[in-house]
Amino acid sequence: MDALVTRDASLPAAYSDALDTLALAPLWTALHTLLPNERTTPAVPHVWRWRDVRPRVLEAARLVPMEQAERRVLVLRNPGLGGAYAITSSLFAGLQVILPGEAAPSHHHTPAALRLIVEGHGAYTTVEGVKCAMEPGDLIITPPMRWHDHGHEGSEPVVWLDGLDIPLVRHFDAAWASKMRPAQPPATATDPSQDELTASGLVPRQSRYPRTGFPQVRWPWTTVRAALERLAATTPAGQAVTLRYVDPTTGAAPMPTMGAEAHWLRPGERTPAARRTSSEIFHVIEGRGRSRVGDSALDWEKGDTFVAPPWHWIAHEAHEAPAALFSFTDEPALRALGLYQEEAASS
Ligand code: GTQ
Ligand code: FE2
Repeated sequence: MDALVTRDASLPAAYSDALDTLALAPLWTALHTLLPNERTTPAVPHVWRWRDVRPRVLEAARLVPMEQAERRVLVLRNPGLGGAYAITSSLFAGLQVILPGEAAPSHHHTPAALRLIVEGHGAYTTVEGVKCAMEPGDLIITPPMRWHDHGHEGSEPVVWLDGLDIPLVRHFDAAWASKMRPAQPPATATDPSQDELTASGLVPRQSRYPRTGFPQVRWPWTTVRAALERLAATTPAGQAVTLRYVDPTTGAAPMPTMGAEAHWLRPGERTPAARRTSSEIFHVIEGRGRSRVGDSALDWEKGDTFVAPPWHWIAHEAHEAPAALFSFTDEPALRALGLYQEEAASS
């Protein structure tokens, strides 16, 4: 992104100096940088390959004790964002690893968080006392200001993808987290997705879980995958097979700032191209394929994570087997601010 020009070289230097002294600047030198004629982003399309990243994540687990890290996370930094802890200008993504027997302490914070389990069995996240099992492909949310900690009762490292709106919240100077406190044993053995919210279109008259305003905090991959497969079986070729994760009591996005979707690509299928003003981070749950993001062609396979910056044309293509992609976005935040727009390519 172009730097702002704050001095008008055609004016007397004394005038520009006087403006500086008064904490003033001309708008006319900067107007078209502040309000460009084309949408622009410094973020670039990029893939983090699981093959390359996995050994470094596991190495972090050997090198860094949980007591030191509190959250043992390698952050996915967009190469276009100058080293910021950001995958796009608004979103944060990281890969977190926890070892058997470890406990990541409890805290809460203003940013919203979601987790998509990448590998391993037996870990769980406790969200406001509710125990959420973490199995590969599961989505778990920890909405703003909900206490959460992570534990592990299994026998191998567990890795998941964290998605947070930290850059967005920081932009408002609204980032805050409580002090850590030791993880407590969860108050439940299950979460509502296992007993109360097991079928779409049905919600319990009365929930036995704490009333937090976020009735569903976990979406098991087994449920999502079965729904995708069924939808794919009846969706005409050429139409995208995508399910949105929603609050089943309202149909709204699961959190105020971030949305999530699951995409099914049939063998050889190419999705219609679209561009949106939201940022989107994709994670490959199954299969292999290639996505066009703007001018980039990104090849991917299971475990890879890739980013589509705002207003980039996005189209996916699966190889010979079906593929499943998870994605999260800042779409609800953009919609709330009146900034959301999308376009489909005319074919
Ligand atoms: O697991 O609570 O990647 O608070 C960044 C901030 C994970 C977490 C992150 C967090 C967490
Ligand atoms: Fe957190």
